[in-house]
Amino acid sequence: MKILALSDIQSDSRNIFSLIGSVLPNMVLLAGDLVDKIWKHRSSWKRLRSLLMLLDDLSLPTYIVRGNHDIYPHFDWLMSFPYKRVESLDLKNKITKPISIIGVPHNFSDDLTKIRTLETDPPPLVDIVISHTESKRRPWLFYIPAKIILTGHFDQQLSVINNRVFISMSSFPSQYTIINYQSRNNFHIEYFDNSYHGLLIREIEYRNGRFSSKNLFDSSNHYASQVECLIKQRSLLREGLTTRKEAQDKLDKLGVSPNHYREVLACID
Ligand SMILES: [Mn+2]
Repeated sequence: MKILALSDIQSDSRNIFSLIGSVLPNMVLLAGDLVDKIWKHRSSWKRLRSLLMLLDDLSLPTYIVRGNHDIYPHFDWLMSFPYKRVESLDLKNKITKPISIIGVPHNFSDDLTKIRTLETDPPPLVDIVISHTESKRRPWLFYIPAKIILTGHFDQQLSVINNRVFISMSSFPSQYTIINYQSRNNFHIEYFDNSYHGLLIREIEYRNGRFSSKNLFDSSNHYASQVECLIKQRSLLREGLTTRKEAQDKLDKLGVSPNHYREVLACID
């Protein structure tokens, strides 16, 4: 199954259709911020509705997660059309066939009380998580048992973190991802990024429970070690096996911004 994942599409239908025409996916994932800063304009929402209706006419299953620009009355209006194949996902409204996907929308991850429940009361095992989550809240996503975690909103990452693939995209058409998914133990991911100098393609292959990768974002996998360290320090702190000062020192040494670790370390009951 070929899955095309996009985020922050900003109602750009022209590029989306040409990409769909060349990739020929079996499924489309839209990781939030379907409209841009001009979300107040009725025309953006109307354009977006035409886009979703066209995807629906193609019978292309399309799953959406709500971003911070996808505000309530407009987004609800957008989703109120009786689509056959287009759905907005969250933790409750998930799909299970042909693969399982849950959504972590921005209004969930933006609420610290809610996102903390991913650790205390994690959802059941799923294939893919689509999300629209700010950087400082992303460590919480790794408590979800899933092999692939994908978010929009900010940053370009294709990393392996705690034995999961983490994908983040800033905006379409600068980035997009193609997931060739056979099973939980066998998949191949290609990440396309043309935001720097020409088109870069980064790849992760997962075969029989083993990762191999090409052209990851930095060869030292700096981001992955930062997030892994943050999650580990949180757990050590909870178990009383380190102090906040020691944990902070370790994270400072790795160059993790205090903005990104403050909340994760602070919420220890
Ligand atoms: Mn956003």
